[in-house]
Amino acid sequence: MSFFLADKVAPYAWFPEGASSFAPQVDFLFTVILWICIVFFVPIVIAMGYFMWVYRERPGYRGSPEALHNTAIEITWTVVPTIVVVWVFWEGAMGYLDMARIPKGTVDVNVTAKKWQWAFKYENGGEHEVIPVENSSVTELPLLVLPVDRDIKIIMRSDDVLHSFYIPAFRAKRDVVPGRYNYMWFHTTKEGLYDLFCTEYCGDNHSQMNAKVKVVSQEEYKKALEKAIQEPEDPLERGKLLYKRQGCSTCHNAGAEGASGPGPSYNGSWGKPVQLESGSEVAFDENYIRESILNPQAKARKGYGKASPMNSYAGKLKDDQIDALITFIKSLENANSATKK
Ligand code: HEC
Ligand SMILES: [Cu+2]
Repeated sequence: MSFFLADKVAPYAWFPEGASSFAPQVDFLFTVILWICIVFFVPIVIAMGYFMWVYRERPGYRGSPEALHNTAIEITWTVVPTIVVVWVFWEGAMGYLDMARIPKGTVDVNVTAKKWQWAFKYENGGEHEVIPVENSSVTELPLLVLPVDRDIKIIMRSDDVLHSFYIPAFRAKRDVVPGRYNYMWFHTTKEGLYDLFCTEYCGDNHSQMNAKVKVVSQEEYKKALEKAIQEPEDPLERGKLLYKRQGCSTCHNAGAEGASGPGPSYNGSWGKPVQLESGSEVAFDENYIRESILNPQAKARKGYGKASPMNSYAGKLKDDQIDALITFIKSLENANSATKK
């Protein structure tokens, strides 16, 4: 679509290169509206400056007292903008309906948003991987893998507050609302790695609530699905993976340099007494970790208050997954070297 240079202007000026079937529509309308603005703004400002100069107040100068009237001009400047505005509305409304009407035969993905992590669950029940990222305040992000050239349906819910699911390259964005499912869809058109952002301010670490979307061939997608249902046999490796997958690492730091988010760092805590907000003390052991995962508010660590942002993982983690997490946290006992996360 090169009308009005839509494909030339939009990617460089405002948007990343489009990778869904919505992109050409959105870029086209955006560019048309932009050009309408330029075409009116520039001559109007030039004329304004010119008239200001030519008709400025000078000694002895008297302006014309008559109000001028020109029916032809007035009808033109009423009818033409009306047509343009109605057309813009029509294009926008049709585009909106297209985005709102979810086609049949989609590839479905469940998305859970919570402070401050995206979690993805595929149709086979498998969960997402994480990938390392550079130039970011976080070292790893959740990865959503999608097949190319398919209609994708995103089924979204939030565990806590309002979030918003936004993939700029797909020109697709929708709020994730607590207490209900929200849906959106798009058709992937191009393989590649794209950004996913939360675009609803959702608290302290909102700016870190990002993810990556990887669009791959059908075969690679099948492989990714198979990998997604597997968790490593080894409890330590499994705990490590769950720790990232479940978003623990967005609030807790397993490394030596203290907590990165609002939660305490576990490094070297194992077996030591923990001071609680209530004034009492408890040993940092299996039971304490288990209770902290299932009922975080029951025994809040001193300094972390009653209003802990940690949600209960009851019903979300199976017992053997909790065991694996305990194994992982226990392994940090002697993690004094500066290994991050
Ligand atoms: C939204 C941020 C957040 C997330 C996500 C989170 N936690 Fe927490 N966690 C906290 C905060 C804050 C505390 C301290 C207050 C409290 O005990 O409730 C805490 C406390 C804990 C404690 C008690 C530790 C101590 O030093 O007293 C454990 C164990 C724990 N979390 C494990 C986990 C695990 C495992 C996960 C992932 C399955 C997880 N947390 C996810 C914020 C978070
Ligand atoms: Cu958010």
